[in-house]
Amino acid sequence: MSQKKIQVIILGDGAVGKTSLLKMYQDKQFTQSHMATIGLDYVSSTFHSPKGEDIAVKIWDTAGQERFRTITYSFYKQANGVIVTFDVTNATSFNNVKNWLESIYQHADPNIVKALVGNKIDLENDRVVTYEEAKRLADQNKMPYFETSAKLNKNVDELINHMMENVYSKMFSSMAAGESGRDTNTVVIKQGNKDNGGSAGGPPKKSGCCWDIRRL
Ligand code: G3D
Ligand code: MG
Repeated sequence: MSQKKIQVIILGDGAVGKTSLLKMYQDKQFTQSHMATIGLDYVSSTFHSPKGEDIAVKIWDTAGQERFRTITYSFYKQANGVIVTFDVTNATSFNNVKNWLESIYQHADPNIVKALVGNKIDLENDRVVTYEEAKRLADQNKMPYFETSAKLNKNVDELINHMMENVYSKMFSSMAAGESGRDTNTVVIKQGNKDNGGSAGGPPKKSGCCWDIRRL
């Protein structure tokens, strides 16, 4: 029996706080300054399902490629969930949300679980994107809207937990409904092929602990 896995990706313009959100989730630490290109490849977590199972979760960071718009399609294809992030103090990052959504509609699984995130709400005096306009965009795209501060650890756990719960219930219920006769406890992650190293559920492995999404 293959093991259940949940894979989530985080997207959005450079410098909106994607890496900071994941670092806060994983380490409960906010690092004021880190180089854009030295992002995390992924953070790992475990989701304790309502049925008492422990499910491995990986949340993939873009490690800087978003600045050059060179994110490969494989990055989208592997994902069961996507977090689209903007900075509430940066109107351009909000305007670009529609481009990120478009790329998801083009390249990701149509059933992908989505969430919209407005980060840096600790900078309230510099805010240029209102809650209402962001919520409207989220509603139009049938996704929940979260306002976060990676700096103050505000709503970070709530966001990630929401993603895990929703990915789990969507995957589990669709498999249970559509694939009777097969192992409905197993989440099937897209298989790799010879072009991406032949690994199931992820891009090619680099030395050490992590995957290198830049080599896809
Ligand atoms: P990215 O991964 O989307 O490119 P980063 O973004 O996580 O690298 O963050 C970009 C900058 O925004 C970093 O500052 C980081 O400290 C800051 N930042 C991230 N989240 C927050 C937040 O919630 N509030 C505030 N005030 N700042 C945040 P530097 O100084 O390294 O450029
Ligand atoms: Mg980053």
